[in-house]
Amino acid sequence: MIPGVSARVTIAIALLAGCSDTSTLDGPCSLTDRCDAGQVCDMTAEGGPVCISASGDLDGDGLTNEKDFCQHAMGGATDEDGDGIGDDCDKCPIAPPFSTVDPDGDDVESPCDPDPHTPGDQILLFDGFLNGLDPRWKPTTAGVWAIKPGELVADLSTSNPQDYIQTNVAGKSNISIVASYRIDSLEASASEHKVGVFLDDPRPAGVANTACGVTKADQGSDELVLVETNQGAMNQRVTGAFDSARLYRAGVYVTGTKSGCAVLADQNPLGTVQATITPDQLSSIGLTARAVTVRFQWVLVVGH
Ligand SMILES: [Ca+2]
Ligand SMILES: [Ca+2]
Ligand SMILES: [Ca+2]
Ligand SMILES: [Ca+2]
Repeated sequence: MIPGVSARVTIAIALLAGCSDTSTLDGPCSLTDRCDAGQVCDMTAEGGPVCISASGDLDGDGLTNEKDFCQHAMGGATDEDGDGIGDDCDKCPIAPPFSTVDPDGDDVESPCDPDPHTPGDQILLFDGFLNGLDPRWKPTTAGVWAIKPGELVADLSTSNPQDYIQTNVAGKSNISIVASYRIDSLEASASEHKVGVFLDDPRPAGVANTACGVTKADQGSDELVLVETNQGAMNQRVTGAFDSARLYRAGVYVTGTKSGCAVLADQNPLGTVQATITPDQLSSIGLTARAVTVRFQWVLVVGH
């Protein structure tokens, strides 16, 4: 079991930060207690959420207040989990803060913290694919990967070779990547289907790598949760790993000589496996797919 992955059993409830006419400027507000017309709720104000003018630019980052979900930090144009706190300043961008806890005080809240009792974790990357594809993402085959509203779609319906999209983060020896996705369809003529996430050490001297995900052979009925590293592989036979009605999360975590992989289906464990890995700093992260059309909702990378 990947530490923290099972704890990330959260439902992104679509709430909108909005404002009505019950408060005056600088009055307190919340997602449900709204501000006057022409104002927005500053959800990240130091003393608690307050109404501010919609038209200013409080932090001077070029995003007017009404379009800024991080009024006191650069960026803040997107808010994946709809809690009114922008992805760029959210201590856990995939979980609304109804019962936020950060026992180790490292500013990564526990649903996103692979180790909520050891300080030092950092959100290295979060992408909800809400604002187009960040140019730092490098697809192996550009035509395969496309942004649809709020999702990164990999269309491998007519292509058997596996394809990848990857980017670099600060190298860490304790690191996790988790992605949320839906399956649209499988390419029936393919010999193998696959969806997963991966971590890699791209340095010339780097050897460590690990990939985690689900596979299905077209000629048989076996579906597997599979972890592969530079040292070996482990799998667990599962059912329902390519169901278009389900919402999945795949996550891999590396610490020391262990790599753990977990896949959730509709927030419930589908399978977990572990394999040994060469201890190393991993800095290349990515998503992969083969002979499927898959829609990734978001990807989160945390490390220390
Ligand atoms: Ca701003
Ligand atoms: Ca901002
Ligand atoms: Ca948020
Ligand atoms: Ca922690």
